[in-house]
Amino acid sequence: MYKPEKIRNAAIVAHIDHGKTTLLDSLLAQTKVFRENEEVPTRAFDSFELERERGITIFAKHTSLYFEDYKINLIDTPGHSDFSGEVERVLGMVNSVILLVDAQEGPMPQTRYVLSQALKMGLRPLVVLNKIDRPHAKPEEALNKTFDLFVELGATDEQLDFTYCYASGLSGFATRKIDDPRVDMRPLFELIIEAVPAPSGSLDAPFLMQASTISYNDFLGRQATGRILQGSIKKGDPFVSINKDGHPAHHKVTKIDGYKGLTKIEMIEASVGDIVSISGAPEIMIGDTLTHPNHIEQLPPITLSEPTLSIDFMVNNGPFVGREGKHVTMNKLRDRLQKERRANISLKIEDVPGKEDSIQVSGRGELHLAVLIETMRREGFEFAISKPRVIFKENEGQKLEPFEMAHIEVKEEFSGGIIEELSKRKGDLVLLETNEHGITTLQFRIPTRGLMGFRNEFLTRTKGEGILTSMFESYLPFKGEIPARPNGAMISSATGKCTGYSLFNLQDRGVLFVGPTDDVYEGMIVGEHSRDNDLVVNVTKEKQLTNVRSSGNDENIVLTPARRFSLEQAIDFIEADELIEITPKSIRIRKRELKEVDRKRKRV
Ligand SMILES: Nc1nc2c(ncn2[C@@H]2O[C@H](COP(=O)(O)OP(=O)(O)OP(=O)(O)O)[C@@H](O)[C@H]2O)c(=O)[nH]1
Ligand SMILES: [Mg+2]
Repeated sequence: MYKPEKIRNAAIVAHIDHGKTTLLDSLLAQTKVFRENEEVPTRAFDSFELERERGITIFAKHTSLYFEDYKINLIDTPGHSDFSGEVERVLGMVNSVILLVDAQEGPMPQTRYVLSQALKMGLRPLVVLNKIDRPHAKPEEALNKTFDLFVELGATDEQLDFTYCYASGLSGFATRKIDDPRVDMRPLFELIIEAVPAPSGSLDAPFLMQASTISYNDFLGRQATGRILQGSIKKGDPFVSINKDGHPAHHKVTKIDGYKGLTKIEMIEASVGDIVSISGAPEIMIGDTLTHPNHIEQLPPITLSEPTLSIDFMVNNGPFVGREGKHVTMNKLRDRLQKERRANISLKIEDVPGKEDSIQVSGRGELHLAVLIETMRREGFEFAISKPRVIFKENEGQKLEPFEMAHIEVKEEFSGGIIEELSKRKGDLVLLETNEHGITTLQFRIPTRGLMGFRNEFLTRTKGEGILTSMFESYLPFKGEIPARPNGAMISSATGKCTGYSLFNLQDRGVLFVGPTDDVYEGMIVGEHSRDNDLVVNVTKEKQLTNVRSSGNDENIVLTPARRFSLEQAIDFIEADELIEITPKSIRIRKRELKEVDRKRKRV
């Protein structure tokens, strides 16, 4: 058991891709080098399949590292703004945060968000100017901008006096001064020990902990993860959980889990400063207090960030249902979503009154919802989803809607078009800056509705070279109607296999989503029309055989490759009268009503 003064708890926070997980790899590898000499896989903490595939962290995860005679508990957090709720909760478990700033990019929108959260909680962040190996890194400039950000966010004098170091998580070194020799991560370990306060609770006081995150296990029920604030607890000990209404319930500890490096280890006993998962209270919720039966004390509840977006999950009632999916019925879908509701408290999953055939799932953003959809696909589910809707609120009779801050970096030549487009979508330009490399940075405050459908447009306009990130800011008064997708859909009039011949004849009418030999059905959307109305097309037509074959006709056709949507791109594309069929193998778009065509759409 470690004495509190030998324990350090910190969370690694930053904007997306600033290198949190990679830095943790290096810390992990080097504590092991100090001990065992073992290989650590790249971004080892992104252990979920979807995290590895997408190269982003989705769930916060914690581990314990051992450096000299210290135990350092570190929490890796997701940088994508859809998962900022994870970061918020995790901050309750730590005594400080390690704020990573990409030395080339400088502070970004999510840097501001995580820093403001940490400052609000009274934590004293330490700053790591990361990726200093990058050729265009400007660590001093990034440091100054970070300092300015502290000032802007109202940091106290103590917080402003932050300690910092330079690092490259990828190359595995940290230095206190920019010109110090680049050897290993030791300077960062030392900085953590120096700058992160030891946990303050007493070992002799009664056990006390708050559930900061929840995990779910089919056998054990919910497990509460948090930092032990005072005292200690052993397997088999009685404890009391107190829910948000102040209601106490008695339990016994059935299991205590901690982490060592990447592996979960069962612990017999844990004490103040340890971050552990405790099983035994299967109905526990986030924010509930866990305490000694003789010492009933309720910690202030944790408020979860409210969802801003909903999607309806429905059975796939299209003609291809069941071709690729194993689980296709409403019952299966309902059971699966019920299970998700038990395990995943950040999503809101509810029946829609009067709508037997759909279940509404609400979350913080498209990616937040896409993670569930993608997970279910992999489990063999086949279903349909609606276009996301924002969740409106009302305040004193005024309709409010969610707004985001969008941060955009593009070549200067594209900025005019983007300003025009986002203004149409009711965005207000709050920042416009062009640097010496001709890259323009734009910031817009824009209704979440206005960003829907913009991501695909942005990709096309910038030829895939721009950066677009956005994060929820607040609820503000409703901005009125926003124009829908300007282009109509190309809808298949027949069921069958696409032919190169017919696709070739149709490709100048719009952008096709299907290629030769793809299966299509009547009513399926096979392309985006270049005009504003829907167009019914036959993509299955065979070339009429004639007796006299003109030379090499068929072989000469040149087809533009079909546009294939990723899940998020499809979600971004569709309008309210359309839906997406999700199967383990395919993403198909179609009209909600299979025969509905030729209607101009307006988004409300
Ligand atoms: N040049 C350089 N690249 C780095 C460094 N650290 C990370 N990267 C690269 O930056 C990208 C993002 O790294 P991650 O460690 O996944 O970033 P993250 O902050 O964990 O990202 P999220 O969890 O999605 O917010 C990867 O391609 C890394 O290889 C570094 O020190 N130098
Ligand atoms: Mg990460």
